[in-house]
Amino acid sequence: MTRRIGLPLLAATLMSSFPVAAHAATRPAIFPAPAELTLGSGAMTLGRTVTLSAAPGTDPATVAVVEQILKDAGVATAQRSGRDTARIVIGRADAALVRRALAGITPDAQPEGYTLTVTPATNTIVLAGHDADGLFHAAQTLRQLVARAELPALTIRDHPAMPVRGTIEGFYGKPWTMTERARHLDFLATVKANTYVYSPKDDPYARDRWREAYPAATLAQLGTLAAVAARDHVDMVYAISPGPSICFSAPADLRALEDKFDALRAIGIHRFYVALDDIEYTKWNCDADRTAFGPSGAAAAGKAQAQLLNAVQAGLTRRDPKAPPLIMVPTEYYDAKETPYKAALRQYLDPKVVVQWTGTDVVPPAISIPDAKAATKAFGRKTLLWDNYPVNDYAQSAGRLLLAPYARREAGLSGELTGILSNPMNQEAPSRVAVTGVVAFAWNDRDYDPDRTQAFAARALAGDDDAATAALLTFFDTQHLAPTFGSQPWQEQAPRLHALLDRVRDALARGDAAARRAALADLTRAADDLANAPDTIRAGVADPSFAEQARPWLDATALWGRALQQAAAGLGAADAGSPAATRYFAAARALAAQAAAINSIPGATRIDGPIRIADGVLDRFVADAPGLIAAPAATE
Ligand code: LTM
Repeated sequence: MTRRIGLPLLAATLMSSFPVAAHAATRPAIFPAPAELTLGSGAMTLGRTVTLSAAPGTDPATVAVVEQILKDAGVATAQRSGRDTARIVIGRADAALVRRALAGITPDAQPEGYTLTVTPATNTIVLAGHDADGLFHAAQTLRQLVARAELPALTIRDHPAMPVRGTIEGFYGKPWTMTERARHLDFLATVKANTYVYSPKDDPYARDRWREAYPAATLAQLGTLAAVAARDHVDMVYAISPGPSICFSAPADLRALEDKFDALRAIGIHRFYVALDDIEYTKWNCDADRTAFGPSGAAAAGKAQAQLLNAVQAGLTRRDPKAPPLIMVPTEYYDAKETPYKAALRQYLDPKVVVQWTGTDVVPPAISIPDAKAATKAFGRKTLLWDNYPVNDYAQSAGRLLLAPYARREAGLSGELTGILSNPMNQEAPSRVAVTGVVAFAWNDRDYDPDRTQAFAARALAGDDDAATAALLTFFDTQHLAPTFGSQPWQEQAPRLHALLDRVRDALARGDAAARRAALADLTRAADDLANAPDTIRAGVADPSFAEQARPWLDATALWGRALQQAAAGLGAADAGSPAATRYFAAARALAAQAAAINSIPGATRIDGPIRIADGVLDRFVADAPGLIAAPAATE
């Protein structure tokens, strides 16, 4: 009689008959996902020293970036070295040295594209940029590859699906500091973003007092930031918000706008933006506009705005015929419905001007290709999405960090959008979690994985430390709720913890003693993880600003974790018939009350108030726990 082997047994048998190779050439995980990655056979190590050959004309700054990446990985570079030394060739794909090193491989030829090959047979790595930006992106991919002990044979041909990717610092409340912005630009470089728009609503010189020149010291700081952006291959865009007071037909106001842009151009900013969101557009700010455009109203506002923006665009072109086009966000930015305002804007606005919109709402629950097509129709051009995620400046987001993966944007949007800019939180470092997702989606929307990208962002914040990465993911789960402007969130709260707590409730409701014990053991482990996560994060994050900016959330998480530990101990005691349960539950209640009393750092977020941790999940469980197992009878 033949014995049938079940599938798991078969797999185990097969595995034990194949010794695991010490050096298997496995597919590396690169974020954003490359457009094309083909694994070859074999792998190579870099050793302690490599030969670095840069083609003539290669941007020296990018050569320096590659050297630094190698140095951080413990690898020194030399111009000339021994026969067994690995060789890295970098440069533009059309340089003779690079073409030879590519050995017949056709390089990626898209804007910002690059080709990266690892060839163990010749001990060679090639970084070939289609242009200077592409070569810089290739270096960022190398940064991720050299985190592995071995580099597998591979060919990557890569380029972005959307031309514009990055952030718009467009929130209300405390603007980022210049230091935070510089760090953000450095971060954007690592994820192949190319755009940062400076548009903090609370910079008075950009909105309420837009006609006034910046103080010299601020201008100098913006200039320093522009230099950081240039080094990071990020376009720094300056946005002005004249809407609250502008007189659209006044030549003096057009001049004031141009003077402002001229001052910023002089310190190294070359791309400009006029923001017309969140303004009253059914009343004129001056009588001259009534004379020029007729009675006030949405359609007249659309025409007046278009006329002003066309004049600004013409001025930009006059100053520099190669100047990138002006960007604008309209007053009706929050949907793609046909209206008199949009019809006027579409009719009069120079087709060159880039238009932003935020989706089907200010904070939309999802964005589909048909939504984007409707926007293309309404605004008369493909739009640049302003995605209000993870911004946390509105009432529904009070007390929250928004740390869920960027999700529910349809694959294929790259066919209908020119790009995506994320509006981040007041907290720069925590914003990187969602921004990593936005940029990865914009780079390759068809191969975007929200959860894996979030895990990559955690690992990046953790400086590749396993324990800190796991602790961050535990923490992110407690900040998963993503609100909308309505009452329904578009991402649920604490899905991981919620699922575990539901399993515990089920085991207590229906399980035998062993099942109950197992579920309570899982609960205790999860409570320990939660209680310990803040300390692990504080000790492990590579950039301490994450822990500083998330301080009240980390403090509250530690207390909630301890409350859950006590609730778990109470349930264990009650399950064993011990009267100690009551004491544990009382301790859980007291810790939960302490946790719920923690407030945001005054002034750090637009809306101050109590910090929320896995709300609706954790608080409910801690409150319900004493009622899940009947209390043991009191002993005399
Ligand atoms: O979304 C836009 C275009 N404008 C404002 C933002 O400045 C603000 O950060 C978000 C979120 O509150 N909502 C807006 O309406």
